[in-house]
Amino acid sequence: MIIDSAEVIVTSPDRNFVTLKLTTDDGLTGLGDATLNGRELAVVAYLTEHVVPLLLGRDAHRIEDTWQFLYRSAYWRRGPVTMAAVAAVDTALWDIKGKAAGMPVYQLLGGASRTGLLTYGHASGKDLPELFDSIRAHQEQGYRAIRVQTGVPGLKSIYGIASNATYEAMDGVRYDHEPAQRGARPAEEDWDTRSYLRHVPAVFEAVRAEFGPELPLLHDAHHRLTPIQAAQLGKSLEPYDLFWLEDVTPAENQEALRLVRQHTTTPLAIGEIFNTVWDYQQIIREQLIDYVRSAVTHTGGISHLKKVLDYAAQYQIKSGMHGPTDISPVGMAAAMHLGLSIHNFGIQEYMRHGARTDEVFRQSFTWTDGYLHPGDAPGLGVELDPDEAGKYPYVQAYLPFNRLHDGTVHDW
Ligand code: KDG
Ligand code: MG
Repeated sequence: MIIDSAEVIVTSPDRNFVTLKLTTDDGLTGLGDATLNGRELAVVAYLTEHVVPLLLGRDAHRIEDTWQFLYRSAYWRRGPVTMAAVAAVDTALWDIKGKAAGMPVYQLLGGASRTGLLTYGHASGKDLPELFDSIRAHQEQGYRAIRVQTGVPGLKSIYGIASNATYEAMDGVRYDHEPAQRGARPAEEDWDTRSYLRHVPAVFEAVRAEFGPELPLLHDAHHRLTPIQAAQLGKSLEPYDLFWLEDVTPAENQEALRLVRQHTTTPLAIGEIFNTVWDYQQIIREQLIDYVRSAVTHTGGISHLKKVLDYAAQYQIKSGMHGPTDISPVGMAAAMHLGLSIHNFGIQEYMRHGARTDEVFRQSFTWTDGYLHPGDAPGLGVELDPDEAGKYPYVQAYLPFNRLHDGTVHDW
């Protein structure tokens, strides 16, 4: 089972996706997601120029050896571009191994530890009535856990709120928040931490009063707070019993979480921009978090994220894999197989893709009563339709950035 060809496919049905397709000499194909939101072409170049030539002629069965070879032989390790490329190769090789074995990937990872994966969706609104409508709409779709993001008085545009512009781009179909906007420059958003910290607890109080104590609620602070501000937020949200509070501080400084942890019992989730176990080393060992937010796509693939999650399991830390729309259906399928098999699964983020994306990527997963299952097709259970993919060439798009009132650039 020798890798005979490797193709990097860029398609932009509802947004940009980068997919690696490996084909073996006996005709098996495997897909890996290599999408890095707003920096897609950097991964395309890394794969095309530096990885694909090294893959041709390798034994497709040797997943771990290929991972170690790509990671160590580059000398320049880690980082989102490298690890997205390594992830795509790793995921595609698991897909091929599953097809060769005639089994879904979760069976190769040890078999199912549960019957389905609890998911959460993204409710948002610029004010309370809009937010309540959005929460109800998500419940009607079947979601049993809901992330809550709202507008903040005085701030024009803010992370996490589905915008009308996005609805229009999606032909009027409701599409959850998609932060990357097509165009030649990133959009500028504004930010004020004090207004945010004052407003958010009141929103959760109102949501609990309307929807009761049972509904699991999540919130994403998106890396914007200092440790002491994060501690304040965690403390002020304690009465509303959050499932988790996500990315409270910029993720680079693992020690910051110590201070936050000392002050609040609100469960913490972090890691969507981490890419190796080294980014988690201290916060897992010191039990500073409760959920690992990494995606298979950005953390070196199924092989490496499984190692991170096995390490986390020793400390009763669970998975909460990243699953926004910039994780392609291939990356989502990889998350589902991993999540189904590990013991310490927590919850899976799941924003549904648009209809065009679902035409490009034919999928065999199910989503029933708020629970995902990857299905039992051999491999990952996703196939890419080249004709559909070819209809949608790459469109430049950027994630937004933040400025404070005085013009200072702030974390987005
Ligand atoms: O590409 C950036 C998005 O994936 C990110 O902003 C989404 O924070 C996010 C989340 O929790 O889904
Ligand atoms: Mg997040």
